[in-house]
Amino acid sequence: MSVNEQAVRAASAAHPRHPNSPATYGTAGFRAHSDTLDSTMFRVGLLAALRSKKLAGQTIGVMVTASHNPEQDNGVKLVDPHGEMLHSSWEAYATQLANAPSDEALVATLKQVVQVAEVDLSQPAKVVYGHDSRPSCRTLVRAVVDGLTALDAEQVNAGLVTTPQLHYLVRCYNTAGTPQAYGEPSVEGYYQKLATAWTTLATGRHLLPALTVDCANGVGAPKLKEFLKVVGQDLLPVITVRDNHTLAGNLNMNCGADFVKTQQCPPRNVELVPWQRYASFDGDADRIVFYYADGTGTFHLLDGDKIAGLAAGFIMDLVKDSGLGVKVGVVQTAYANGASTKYLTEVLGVPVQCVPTGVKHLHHAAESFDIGVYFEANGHGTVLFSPSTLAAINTHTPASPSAAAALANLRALVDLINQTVGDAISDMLLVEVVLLHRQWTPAQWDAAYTDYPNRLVKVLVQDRHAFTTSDAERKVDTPAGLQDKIDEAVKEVVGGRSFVRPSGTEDCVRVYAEAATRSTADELANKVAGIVHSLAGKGPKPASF
Ligand code: G16
Repeated sequence: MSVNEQAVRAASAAHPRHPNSPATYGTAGFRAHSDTLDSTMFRVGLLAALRSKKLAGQTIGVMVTASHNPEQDNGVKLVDPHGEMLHSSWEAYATQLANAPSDEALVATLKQVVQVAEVDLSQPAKVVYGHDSRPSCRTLVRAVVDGLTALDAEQVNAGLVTTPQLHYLVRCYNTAGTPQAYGEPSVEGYYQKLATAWTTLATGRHLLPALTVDCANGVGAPKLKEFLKVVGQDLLPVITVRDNHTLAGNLNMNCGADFVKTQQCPPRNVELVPWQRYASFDGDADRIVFYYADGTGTFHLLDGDKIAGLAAGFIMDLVKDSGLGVKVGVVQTAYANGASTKYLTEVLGVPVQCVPTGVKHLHHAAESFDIGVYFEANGHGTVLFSPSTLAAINTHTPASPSAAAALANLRALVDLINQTVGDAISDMLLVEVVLLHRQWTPAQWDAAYTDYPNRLVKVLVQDRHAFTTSDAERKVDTPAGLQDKIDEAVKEVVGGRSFVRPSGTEDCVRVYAEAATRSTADELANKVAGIVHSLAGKGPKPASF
């Protein structure tokens, strides 16, 4: 069987390539200004169909979202059968298809992918697709559908969903009716699974004061509200703010996890009541960060590193109490605060692995542990339980009533945690469970260690692809000479650490710096940003902190 060239050519003619359409499938798929994405979406539809055929008709996911990016951007990523990110070996095909300059070239590239990837076109294809709350999604989803239709793929429209809900659905479809069945393949099934686990873990505990959640004015707002209806506010008191996902221009605007993390302040116009718990989702609800203000009104961030420490400590206690002989490990990126790595290794005594930015890298590394906790500092992460650990949790005979209780909690935790990808709703529940069980205030959680002061800066450059890195992004290889200059700047600062890497989701280079004091961390960030800008910058120099 061969590609229906005529159908593809005709469908492609309705989706001409924009000259500025994104060139590479990056950290989280394709991302760019929504006006440039129509052809990319169509071609991703084609690729999703091929990917499903390659995997004998297993369901593949397509999520239309640009997550934390500004509202005018959009993007798309593919989800593989177990709910994980598209296998990296297929990213090049995505890039090749997106870059084909004409309908004719697209047909030729498609045939080439079929041949090189050894896709059997006679296999069926099934794809589930969903989108976030961006106004541009409606037309872009139509382009995806045209791509799927051109290759006769069976389609399931998940509609408006959070990114992690789409990942969940993919895994559910592919495991239905098997011993690994992950859950009911519907958003209601997702709510039910989390609500049941939460109820098991929370019932009988002394409830904490309500958590206030900033939904970034994104899809997390309606989805969190739907979930709260299922679980019941009496067992999970939550107040939502920044929860208007329908008003144009609002998404991620001065709010949301990325804003809070990078600006190190609360969402604009949200007054923090001292000592109360707050959390922020990002635009597609796959990241979460927590924070609070102390008695003097000083803002304290509890980011992905803090979540990793909290989750790892709690899970280690349950493992110990239940008598299970399994090991916990943590995966971080170069953005992890040095103090968190020190806490994990020296206080908790867990092995820590550092990998490049991008969920796919963290997820993959976490799979090598019995229980792998992975979190990026920006709040993206989850916990993975290996198949043998899951078997042990299900079959272990506890030696005492307290061991049985710990085991029951671990079992519920397995269901509470979305193991396909980082999930703001599920991670919110994970943190709340730990705080509930420990009866901790946010300040008690925060007391585990004090972050080294740090700063993240974006630098606009002529060509971010000219920046290449190694050593899990801790060293920059090109432009030549840049690393030496960074090393010199770092040497002048007590406790200094800094690195530079190209963003995979925005057209910029990111500069991270940390040091012993706030002023020296800012000084180092400004200095390194200045070095990058003078070497390869575009437009005005980034404003100094
Ligand atoms: C995506 C990725 C994350 C990454 C973030 C920023 O998050 O899934 O792994 O940390 O982009 O990436 P970069 O620094 O390369 O721009 P999200 O929440 O935007 O999908």
